[in-house]
Amino acid sequence: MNPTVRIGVACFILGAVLTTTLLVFHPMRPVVAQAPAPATGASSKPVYVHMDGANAFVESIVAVSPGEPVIFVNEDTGAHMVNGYDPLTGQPNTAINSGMLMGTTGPKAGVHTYKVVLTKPGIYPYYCPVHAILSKIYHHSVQPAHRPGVHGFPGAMAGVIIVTTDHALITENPPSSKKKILSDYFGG
Ligand SMILES: [Cu+2]
Repeated sequence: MNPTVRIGVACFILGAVLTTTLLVFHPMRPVVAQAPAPATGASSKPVYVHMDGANAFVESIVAVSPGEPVIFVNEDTGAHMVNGYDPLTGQPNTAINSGMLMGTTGPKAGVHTYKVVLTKPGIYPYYCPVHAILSKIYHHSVQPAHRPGVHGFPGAMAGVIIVTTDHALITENPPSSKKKILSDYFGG
């Protein structure tokens, strides 16, 4: 390589380095906007929990994203309630409070529903005080138990809503929780 060519190559390399440096560090360099974070799986599609003629919550454990509605559907002829409680104290959790949810006369009639929207991640136990009681277990702690004298499902009419950003838990919901009306669950 003769000296003239060598100087030319050196100038070219120097020019390329300077141009790159200017492009990278220039104060007016356009800032590439960051793509918005993908949605975390939050959905406005509700998750359904059904009350049936055996005095049970058919989907007694469901998981939802924060803000995703849970809709309780009474498919029983009898009335039910959905009341939240604190298992450490037995005190009501008023975030879940349906009032009396009247029954239906059958598949051709309308159903009564109660929608609850919980925005804070956590574990939210509830029970139906018509068909279950909160039984004392230790100090002030309670757990749901079958209300003596009522018929139907021998367990306690109670359940849990888990509010979580963990999509793996949400995918474990029973298939029936995707459907508002379960045709084979009317009765009571
Ligand atoms: Cu009940």
